[in-house]
Amino acid sequence: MKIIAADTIVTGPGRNFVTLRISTDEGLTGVGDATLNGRELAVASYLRDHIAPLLAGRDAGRIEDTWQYLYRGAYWRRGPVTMAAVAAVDTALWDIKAKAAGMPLYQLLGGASRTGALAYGHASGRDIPEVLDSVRAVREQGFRAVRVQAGVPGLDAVYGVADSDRGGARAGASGHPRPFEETWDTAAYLRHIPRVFEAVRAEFGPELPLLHDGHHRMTPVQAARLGKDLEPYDLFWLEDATPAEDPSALRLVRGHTTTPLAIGEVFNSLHDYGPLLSERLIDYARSAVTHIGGVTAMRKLLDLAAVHGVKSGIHGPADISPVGMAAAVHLDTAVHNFGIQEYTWHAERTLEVFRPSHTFTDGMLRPSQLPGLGVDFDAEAAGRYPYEPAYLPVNRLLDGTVHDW
Ligand code: GCO
Ligand code: MG
Repeated sequence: MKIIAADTIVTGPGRNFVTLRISTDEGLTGVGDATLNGRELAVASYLRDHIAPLLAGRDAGRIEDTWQYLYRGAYWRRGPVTMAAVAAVDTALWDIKAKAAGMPLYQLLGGASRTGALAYGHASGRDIPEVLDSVRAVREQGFRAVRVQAGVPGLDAVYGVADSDRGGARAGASGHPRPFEETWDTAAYLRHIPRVFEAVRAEFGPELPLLHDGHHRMTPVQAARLGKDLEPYDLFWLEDATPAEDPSALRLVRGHTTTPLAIGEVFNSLHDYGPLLSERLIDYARSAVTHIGGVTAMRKLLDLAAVHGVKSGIHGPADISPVGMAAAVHLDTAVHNFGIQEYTWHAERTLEVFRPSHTFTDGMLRPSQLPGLGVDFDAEAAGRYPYEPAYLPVNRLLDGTVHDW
């Protein structure tokens, strides 16, 4: 089966998504997600200008060879733009192979290891009463595990806190052509967050799995302190405690706290994990299928993680399209070392363009049973929602210094 076309489609149904659709001479098509929040057009150009011309005429069945050809062949390896593009090709080829086999993708990956994948939802609030209401609402949506983010006294808006989100300006929603600038004070955050978790545990009891995202804002010493202060509240994980460029920073954090650690959403290569797996410095690998290099790369990452007792926690925010999400659910189902899956609702408009068939019931995600990934991509609907420039936010300390966010 030969590839005859590779089309890159950029669409903005509420937020921007980049999708690659590969067509074959046997009439089968496959889709892959290449969305890189705030830098979408760079990936679209990489796909259109540099990758699509290489795909025409290739054997659609040679997934590993194509991955290596695009990764090693380019000489310039890794990087978020390159790897999102490679991921989309890889995912689309897995979609085609599974369709050709007449199987849902998880079957090709070894079949189901479980009956459903535990998903966590997002709760947030500007103050503690709002946080408690939000946790209640997320549980009512069916979630059995909840990420909790909270506003910090003295800071007017905090990333990941929905009600201070100013219409999505800070989460990359369309129609915000300049990055929103927020302010940050780690000392105030460190004082406040343990109080938030104390209140959540007091209200919801000891059993509900609770997660928290530090969004790379702490130094190792600050993260170690937060991890220790949160130990009484038994978190499922503390995510992105320190900036991700230096994985060895987590040695210090790990040495001081038993709060489980997760990192990886901004990684674009297995090599970014450095010592994290071999030294067991984390408990969960957080990469996205879309950013780590596709199904092939994610499978390798999770198999290596399994060797070191590290579990999966695949990134699944709203800026991963339903195509990237579907790929995640197939992997969650198949791998032995599944931990948890992040799951965010997509907007109605997004679901007009991408119609996934994985399901969410009783707090669990279950994969599509259709051949392939199980996502119906409607190119005509995509055409109704043009790309609109949008950026992720920028964070500054109270004195104006640019900070991690
Ligand atoms: C998460 C994330 C996201 C990212 C977003 C950036 O854990 O879900 O931190 O909210 O900020 O994916 O594009
Ligand atoms: Mg995160």
